[in-house]
Amino acid sequence: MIKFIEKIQNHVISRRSFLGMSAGAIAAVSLTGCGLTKVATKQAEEIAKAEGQWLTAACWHNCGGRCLNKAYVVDGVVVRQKTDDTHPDTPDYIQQRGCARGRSQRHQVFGVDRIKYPMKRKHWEPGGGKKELRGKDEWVRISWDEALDTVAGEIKRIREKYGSNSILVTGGSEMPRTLGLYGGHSTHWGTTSWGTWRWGPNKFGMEDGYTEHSINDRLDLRNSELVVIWGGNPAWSAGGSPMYHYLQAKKAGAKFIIIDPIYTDTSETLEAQWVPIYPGTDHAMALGMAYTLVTEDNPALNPLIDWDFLNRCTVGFDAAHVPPGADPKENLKDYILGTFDGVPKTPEWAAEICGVDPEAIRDIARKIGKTKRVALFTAWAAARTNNSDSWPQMFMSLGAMTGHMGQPGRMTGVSCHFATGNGGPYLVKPGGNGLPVIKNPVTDRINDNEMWETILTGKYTAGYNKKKDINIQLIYHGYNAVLQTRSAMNKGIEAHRKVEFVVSHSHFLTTNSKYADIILPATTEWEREGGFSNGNREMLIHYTRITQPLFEAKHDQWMAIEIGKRLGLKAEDIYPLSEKQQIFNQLAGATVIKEDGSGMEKLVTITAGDIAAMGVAGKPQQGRITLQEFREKGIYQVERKPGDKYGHIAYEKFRQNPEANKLKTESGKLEIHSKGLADLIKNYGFTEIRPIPTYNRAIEGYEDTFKDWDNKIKGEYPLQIINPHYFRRSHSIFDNIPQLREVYPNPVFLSAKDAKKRGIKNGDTVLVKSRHGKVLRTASVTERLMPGVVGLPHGAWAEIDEKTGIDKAGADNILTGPIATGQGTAGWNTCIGEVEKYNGEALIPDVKWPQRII
Ligand SMILES: Nc1nc2c(c(=O)[nH]1)N[C@H]1C(S)=C(S)[C@@H](COP(=O)(O)OP(=O)(O)OC[C@H]3O[C@@H](n4cnc5c(=O)[nH]c(N)nc54)[C@H](O)[C@@H]3O)O[C@H]1N2
Ligand SMILES: Nc1nc2c(c(=O)[nH]1)N[C@H]1C(S)=C(S)[C@@H](COP(=O)(O)OP(=O)(O)OC[C@H]3O[C@@H](n4cnc5c(=O)[nH]c(N)nc54)[C@H](O)[C@@H]3O)O[C@H]1N2
Ligand code: SF4
Ligand SMILES: [Mo]
Repeated sequence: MIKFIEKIQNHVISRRSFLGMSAGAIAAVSLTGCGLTKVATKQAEEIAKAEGQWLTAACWHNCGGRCLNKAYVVDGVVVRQKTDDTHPDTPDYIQQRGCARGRSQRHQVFGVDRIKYPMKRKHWEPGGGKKELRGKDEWVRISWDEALDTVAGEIKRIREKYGSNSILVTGGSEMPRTLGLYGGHSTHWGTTSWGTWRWGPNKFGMEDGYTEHSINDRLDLRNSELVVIWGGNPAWSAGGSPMYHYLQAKKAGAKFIIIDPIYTDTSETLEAQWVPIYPGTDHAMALGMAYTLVTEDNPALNPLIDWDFLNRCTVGFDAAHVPPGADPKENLKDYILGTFDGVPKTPEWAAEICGVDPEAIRDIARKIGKTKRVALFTAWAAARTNNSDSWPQMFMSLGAMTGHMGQPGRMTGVSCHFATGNGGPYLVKPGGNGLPVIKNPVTDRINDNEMWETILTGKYTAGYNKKKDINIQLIYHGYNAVLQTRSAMNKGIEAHRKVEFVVSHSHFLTTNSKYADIILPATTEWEREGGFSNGNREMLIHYTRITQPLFEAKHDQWMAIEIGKRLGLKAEDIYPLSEKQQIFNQLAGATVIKEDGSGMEKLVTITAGDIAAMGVAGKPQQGRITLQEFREKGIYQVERKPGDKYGHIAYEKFRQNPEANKLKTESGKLEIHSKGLADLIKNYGFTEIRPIPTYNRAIEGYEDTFKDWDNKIKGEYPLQIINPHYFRRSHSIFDNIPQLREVYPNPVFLSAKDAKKRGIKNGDTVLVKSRHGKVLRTASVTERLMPGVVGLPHGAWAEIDEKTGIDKAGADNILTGPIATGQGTAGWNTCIGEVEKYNGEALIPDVKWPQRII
């Protein structure tokens, strides 16, 4: 590796003295105080002039995009970055362009705050050692040998004393392989991104059992005349090209309606009709619309309902169509009309709950019913709410009632993340890495919402009427950020201060690592052999190594092996294949759609020479492109054009012939009455629902902002707090990047009306509180937010003032509660709270905070 990096690595780096080692940053940022100024500036100038190479650089985050990023590398130093220019950009054959985060990747990889060496909490000793100091203790550098011996020693000691299930591994990582072979470990589970779209839809009938496939592809979206987006802000939360797909639909003439508490950049860009709604109340609005459809439909004079679709393809809409054996009263139509409960779900009934004007509810219902080709979309945010297990079923029922499914320009389903506006199976994908699965002998699985409480109370819900005892004493943080990204963070911190040992594999002093005893420095994807990234269905990215491992960082796989060896396991049992072999297997197994669309074929041509050069085992093969071409370009993208053979219409065959193309439900049809769904939810052991999609009031939802609902008197927590996914970060990742902090200041968004009522002005420091915690943020006062709703961006790294217990960073999960409902749903968008002007010291911008350098 280049001498320049060695020089810097060997130098004592002082705090705030140097913002990353990429030449661009070095040229731009003052190095005064570190003594390297002259060397660095001179080197930077030399490097900037030198010949280098564009390499494909990983952008490996779960950000809703998957883009092509390239790094210009001169002798091991990244000089600049760019994005996709592998072919000219057209609306059909689009470039996979990156965002500001991707282009700041080098500031992450070469960040001065990287964990450089294994670190130990100063007062740690076997058994815990001043556990209350976790999160505020000093850190000391230790050797890799000491670190690995300590971790292996604690795993062994704690397993012998408390049993294998006292070890909780969080997130996905390499350690489950080692621990799987060493008696096993407890795990946690949750619905994360998908909310109630996670497991329920498979029971009532999603095509392919996979929610991302339930909409048509992007070229077909141009056939839609009306696109209704029920919560979804791809302009912020679906990087890459999704917004561009929506824009093409707009250009082709589609009108947009967006139902969202925020007037988002998506609404603005698409010139949508904005329908503000209280979070978690979408179901009520949908029922009000369904009421309009049912009461105004007249097959001859005013057809609003697609009876043919309902009768042939669904069960449970009316008494005549409930599944065999079911109570005929248990049908959606009678629920809508209030036949048995005496409550017709009129637009007026809905309006009281959701805050949308009854006339607007009627108007949108009529538009959806009357327009020929409608795309009815939702993203996951509205389903990341408590007690919303019936919402996906209601949403799909609305699509079924209006027949917007299974035909060109007509679709109903989730349009989110990298599949936003572009459903369908992958047209190109990597092969498997060939690693054998290692089974975990321990069966204890704790729901995310209960995870921290379980550590504190020793009990978790293990099914209907079933609680189990458990004594977690070791938290093993692999590749994840759960202390930051799961609910009830204050309880999480308490839990971290209770157990005997906490270890974290990490790039930075993240929240997981801050509250740990031992931190093991992990390499980033830029420091590894390479890998693959695919998201949207049309392309596969193959990235390569950009730099050698920095400082003493190691691959997580290496750590898993080294710890395993100390536990008496064999390296080849944990990882029988080298990193290179795993990559080779993915290359050799990569497939692409055949030109006639009839199936998949090999993507990469691999020669005997390629195999020898990689030093792996394998057979030469013939594919679509050479390995060299794939590596050089870094991407294979299927060229799309209207009328090609790669399009996708969700539910097409099902609609044509539901008997021959059954969905994977008990009845084979889309189940508006689904006993399977109700049973599934009951069996989780948290809360119950009916087989038909009734509106269920949420714990800590809109209704709970009132102490007296009938007289509409607000309570102690009158505001609803939601967490838009924010530009600065991909979840918690990138939050520490100064350049991004400067551009995206991470305020809390308040409606002008709520701010005025509380005497809060734009830029004021405000205290945001819920039953579960308190955070500070700077107020961004806006007319673009529905009064009663607060937008606290998701993912800020908690920075807790130990004296006041207040988090200065505005970490969303300080405010969320440990509430488990339905399918163990991640209910983050149901949170109620209050905001007030803060009387203490005003916040200084995050970008001016000291970096977390240890
Ligand atoms: N309140 C609230 N909470 C939420 C949400 C919300 O809207 N509101 N959204 C939720 C959603 S949708 C999601 S998907 C989750 C995301 O939850 P997480 O997946 O926990 O979030 P990330 O911040 O992406 O965490 C990934 C971590 O892994 C680290 N990492 C990356 N690569 C490697 C590696 O190779 N080795 C090691 N050792 N570490 C690595 C990163 O540095 C980062 O710390 O958060 C959820 N949490
Ligand atoms: N920049 C960035 N992009 C990301 C991520 C990130 O962390 N940062 N995370 C990625 C991941 S893993 C995921 S899962 C996706 C999440 O993607 P989404 O679920 O689409 O993301 P959100 O930003 O939470 O919410 C989208 C919109 O829904 C609205 N909304 C919130 N609650 C409700 C509700 O109850 N009803 C209605 N109608 N609207 C509601 C919000 O106001 C927001 O405008 O984003 C991905 N994209
Ligand atoms: S959208 Fe995601 S993958 Fe694309 S450049 Fe941004 S951070 Fe990277
Ligand atoms: Mo997510």
